[in-house]
Formats: sequence, structure tokens, C-alpha cells
Amino acid sequence: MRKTIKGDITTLHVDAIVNAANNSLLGGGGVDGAIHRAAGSGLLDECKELGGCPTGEARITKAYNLPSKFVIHAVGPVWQNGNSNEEELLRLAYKNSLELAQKNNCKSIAFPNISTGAYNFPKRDAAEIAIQTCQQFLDEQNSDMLIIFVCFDEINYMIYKELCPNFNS
Ligand code: AR6
Repeated sequence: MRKTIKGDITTLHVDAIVNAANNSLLGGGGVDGAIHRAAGSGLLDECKELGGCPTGEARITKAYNLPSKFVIHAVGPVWQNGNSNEEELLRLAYKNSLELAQKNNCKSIAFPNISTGAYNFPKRDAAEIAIQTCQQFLDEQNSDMLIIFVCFDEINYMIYKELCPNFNS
């Protein structure tokens, strides 16, 4: 099942929230900064042990002071010109996050709109990739995982509502 909400991902009581991280996994601005602030310094300490993460991949940690059980740190691509494999790398960031969630028995996962802030990926294209990749995962795995798309900015929220008006099933 999938659903779209508008809000702050750090407040959600789900099994896993996904972070739009960078290759260092050592924090940054945007949703990454919000997650590290809300989780507390234990999260950064655990991230330091991971030794970074290539673009398109994901890593899982505990969630410390956050209400979720896990944080999945996914690294989306920086948008360059559209000819640098950005679409495939964004698809992989979603797919690898879902696979990690499944391996850790997560029944619910919340995604921010990866790469659509500082990394400048066109929002509508990113939403289409996110929705398609998640639906394909649910279908292929015959999974009943709850996938929540958390939109923080109004533009992304309008795009998701338009692409999936009946998004609660
Ligand atoms: N909850 C949910 N979504 C949020 C929140 C929040 N609290 N805060 C921002 N967003 P960005 P990127 C949305 O820039 O483009 C960081 O510095 C925001 O509106 O966080 O993948 C990292 O360290 C946008 O739609 O991530 C990397 O260096 C979405 O989150 C770099 O930014 C993603 O915006 C990653 O860039």
C-alpha cells in the first residue's frame, strides 16, 4: 500500500524512515540535517563507522531519538544534465532502500523526495521514478509493506497528488 502525506519525516512512527544522504553519510542540510538533529549524536557516531556510501546505494542504522526503528540512508544522484545516469541512480536509491527495509522485516517505510532539493533533480520526473519503482517492488515481491511518500514542500505534494489521486491503495 502507498500513501502520500505532507509533513516532516522525522515525526513519523514507522519502521524505517529514509534519509536523502550524501556519499559521506556524515550529515548535511535539508532532510539529512533534520534527521541528524532529531536523532541525536548517536546517529552520526554509527554513520562514521559505515565508511560512506556510493550513489544509488543505501545503508541502514538505528534511529536513536527518532520515533522510527531504523534510518535508511540512501544516496540519490546530483542532477547534472540528465545524461549522467541520474534516472537509473535515483531508481536504484529507492530500490535498494526497499530491499534493505524488507531484509530488516520493516512493515512500513517513509521516503522523502530524494534528490529534489539540493541535488536539483526535476521534481516531476523524480516523483514518477519513485512511484514506479515502489509499485514495481510491491508487485514483484507481492509485498504488503506500507510505503509513505513524505512531501515537505508544496510543489512536490501537488505533483504526487496529481500523479496518484487515489493514493491510499
Ligand atoms: N522531512 C521531509 N522532507 C524534507 C524535510 C523533512 N524534515 N526537510 C527537507 N525535506 P534535500 P537532496 C525535503 O536537499 O536533494 C543534504 O545536504 C525537501 O523539500 O534534503 O537529495 C545531504 O547531505 C526536498 O523535497 O536532499 C546531501 O548533501 C527533499 O527533502 C544533499 O542535501 C530532498 O531535499 C542531498 O540532496
